[in-house]
Amino acid sequence: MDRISSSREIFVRSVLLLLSLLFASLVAAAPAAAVTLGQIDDFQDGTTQGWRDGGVSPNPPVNMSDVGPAGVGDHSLQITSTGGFGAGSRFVAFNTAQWTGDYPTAGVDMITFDVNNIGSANMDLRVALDGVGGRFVTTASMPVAAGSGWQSIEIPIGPAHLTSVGGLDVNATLSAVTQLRVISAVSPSFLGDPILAQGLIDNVTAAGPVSAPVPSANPLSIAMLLSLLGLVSYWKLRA
Ligand SMILES: [Ca+2]
Repeated sequence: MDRISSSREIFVRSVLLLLSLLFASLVAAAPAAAVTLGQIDDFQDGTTQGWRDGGVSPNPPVNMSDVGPAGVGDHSLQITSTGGFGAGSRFVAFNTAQWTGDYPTAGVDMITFDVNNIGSANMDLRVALDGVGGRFVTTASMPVAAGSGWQSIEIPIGPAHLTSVGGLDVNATLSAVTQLRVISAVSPSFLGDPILAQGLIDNVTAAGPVSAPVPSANPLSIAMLLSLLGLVSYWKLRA
């Protein structure tokens, strides 16, 4: 093989490697399940829609029929905590599926839902998020008294509304959320308090501005494409 053929082969291999890296970065930037503005968990399919609690809980979240805010025919999610210690003791439900992703890009900066405190303990509801920048929780709690009946609540989750509970970079977490939780906690916490409580939630909604911003292109990918085009042009001029 002469010198020109050899360097041409090295060039082709380099281009193929760059293209595969570019493809991998594009795939990584578009997760299969990602939060979208306006998405609603209404539990009408009879499932928990991916909401669960940790470990081998004796009282995981369950789908309850005919007890939603609209009454008969309206399903909702029942969250139960037993207090004390161990699995099922804390008031928490979390989701690692449709509530993951890039919240600012999706235009989501608030979680709204309907809630009914059907237990005997007052609840202090918060939304917590885990992600690339670590764990954060809403600074202000939303009090929902025992026997509240159905009420609609709005919980802002922008950077100004979040407190670190071990997290280092709130913007990094909001841009790459891996878990969303609804908890009851008197003070900011990621786990939720161990309390004897029971609540129903429904119509969990990804809310925010009236219209989502147009997603911007990945500047790194564009730079890589331009570099590739430049390399190809340079090679053609030399060949
Ligand atoms: Ca429902």
